[in-house]
Amino acid sequence: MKVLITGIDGYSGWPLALHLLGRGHEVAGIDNFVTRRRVREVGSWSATPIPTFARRQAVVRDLLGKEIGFHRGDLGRFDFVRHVLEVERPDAIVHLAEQRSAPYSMIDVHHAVATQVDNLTGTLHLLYAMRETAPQAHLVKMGTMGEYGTPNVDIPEGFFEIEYRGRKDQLPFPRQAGSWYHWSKVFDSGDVMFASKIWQLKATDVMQGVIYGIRTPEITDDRLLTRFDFDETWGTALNRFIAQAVLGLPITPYGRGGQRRGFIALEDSMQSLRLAVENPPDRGEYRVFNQFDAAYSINELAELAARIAIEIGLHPTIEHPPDPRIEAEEHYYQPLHDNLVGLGYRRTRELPDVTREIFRDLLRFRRRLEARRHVVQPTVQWASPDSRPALRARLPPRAPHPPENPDAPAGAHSPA
Ligand code: USQ
Repeated sequence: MKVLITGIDGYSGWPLALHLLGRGHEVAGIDNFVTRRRVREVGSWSATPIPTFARRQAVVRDLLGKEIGFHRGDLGRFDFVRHVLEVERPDAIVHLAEQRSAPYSMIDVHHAVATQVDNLTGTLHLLYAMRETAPQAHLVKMGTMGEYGTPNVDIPEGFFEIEYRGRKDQLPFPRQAGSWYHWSKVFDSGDVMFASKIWQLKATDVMQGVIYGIRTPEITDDRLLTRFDFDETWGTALNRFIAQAVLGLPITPYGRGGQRRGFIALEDSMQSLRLAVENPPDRGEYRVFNQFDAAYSINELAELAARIAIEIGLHPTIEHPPDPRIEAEEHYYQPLHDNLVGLGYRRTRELPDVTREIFRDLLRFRRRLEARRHVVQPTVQWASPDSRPALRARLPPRAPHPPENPDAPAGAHSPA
């Protein structure tokens, strides 16, 4: 199959490209490198050194003898999106090119607006371009488990049966997102569902849980590593806890730490995206996959990271800062996740093994972590309309300040 990955330079996009190439698919990608710029904007960088995209293509050519087609550009420009689809004629489009950080979207009004404008515009442009140039293609859209929030009932995969005042229907399950970022995914889901209905597009909405990990089997050489974020805005929970333990900073389960989420290893997330690509729905069908392996509380993850840190001779501490987010700190959480299993999905990675693997890698890149230790602990507050002063205060004097408007370039593109 020919697969177009939007956001191919990102944490998931790059290992997905390698995984699909390894399975004999043809891969092309789009990226505008905005994640590299936005991570720099908050004073951070990837713990793993990431080559430029041109270098990544060259390494794939050298090591695997394969080509990755690449289009540098912005999904905010409709002509560009339509042009890429005309040139590439993909069988499937995996859409990962969205602002993916909840804390980044909560910094202030500009970051909230940039998140929602970028995410909704890019998705709508893709949908219109598909309708014009690739109506047979299958859109695999990265959604998030966070769209559902944490209701006090089980969470189905997208839809549920309801009986109300004596009548029954099959309806989208209610959405209760917890950040401007998560709400952008809710709006996206509605747009994809509607477009598939009016234009008979094939669409899979992947409600992904929190991803952890640094490696996939295809990453056989340091030059193939994906990015790994650990700062407060771009790092996800377990990845951050391990970085904190390596740095000797307190591990930070927020508040009571009883927040439960669905988690999935990077490698298994790649497996499930490939299964979605290889098993498209019918035209006009919009289907939803909840994509995670198991639910853990944040306290469980913090304790696991601390236990393994002790095993390898580190001296971790766990502190519970007040939760900077507005979220339930103890709650029921029982999402279903059968659809991918029905397509043959099997969990291959266990949490403790992957945690050990991340520790091994981060110890190798400890100096890169040390150089950015000042951006790890939380400052962005959900209740505050403007967290920029707090973000700025901790940056070293000569580091660039977060701009007033994040659409303003944070500097020329350079390696992450
Ligand atoms: N958390 C802590 N301490 C930390 C960092 C996070 O307690 O130092 C807590 C958060 O308060 C939250 C939970 O861990 O309750 C998850 O936070 P996260 O930063 O790991 O993940 P989140 O903001 O939800 O977003 C991440 C990805 C996003 C994806 C989402 C899946 O950044 O792209 O959509 O995971 S989900 O969480 O299922 O919505």
